Amino acid sequence: MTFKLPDLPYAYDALQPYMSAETLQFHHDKHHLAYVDNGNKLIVGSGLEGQSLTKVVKGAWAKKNQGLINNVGQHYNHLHFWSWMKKGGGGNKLPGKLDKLVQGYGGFDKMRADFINAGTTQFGSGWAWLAIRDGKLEVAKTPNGENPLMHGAQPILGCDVWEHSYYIDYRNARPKYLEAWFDHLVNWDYVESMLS
Ligand code: MN3
Repeated sequence: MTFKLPDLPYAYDALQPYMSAETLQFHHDKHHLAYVDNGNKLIVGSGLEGQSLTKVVKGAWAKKNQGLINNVGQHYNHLHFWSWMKKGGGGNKLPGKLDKLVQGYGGFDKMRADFINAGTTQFGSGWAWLAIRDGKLEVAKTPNGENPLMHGAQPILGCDVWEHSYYIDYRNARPKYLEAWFDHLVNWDYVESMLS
């Protein structure tokens, strides 16, 4: 099997009250598993077998293989999404390298506001992102399973704004979910680790 569902790096109830155990059970055990299973089926005969996940993601985009774009894109996104969160995360104290990039962008408050706005204004399912393009931080949004790798940038933080990520806990209040997620769950050390 090419792709495997990773274990969550914490207990199902670790992110409460900002993300419930029920949300994580459905999101990880059912949604992410489906992307893994479909990705394993769709990679066969795609010409991308045996490559790193990053190369498969970029290759799927280059080949316009929509099934792989959706499912392997989502596998990549979710693999990192679990680690982009932690119990006791959030706050505005960033590790050094990341802090420099955020200052260059215009500061923490602007970055936070732009990120939450990107997630709020993504029409339908998708993701809000912090990414590095040509050495500079940018805020982006993508539909469905797409991510910045497919658009020439390196993702360092992504928030899932598909309804399955927040509807159990926040119903239709996507901006409330984005604010709680950003202020209380983001694992800034993991974000910094993606700069290398
Ligand atoms: Mn999801």
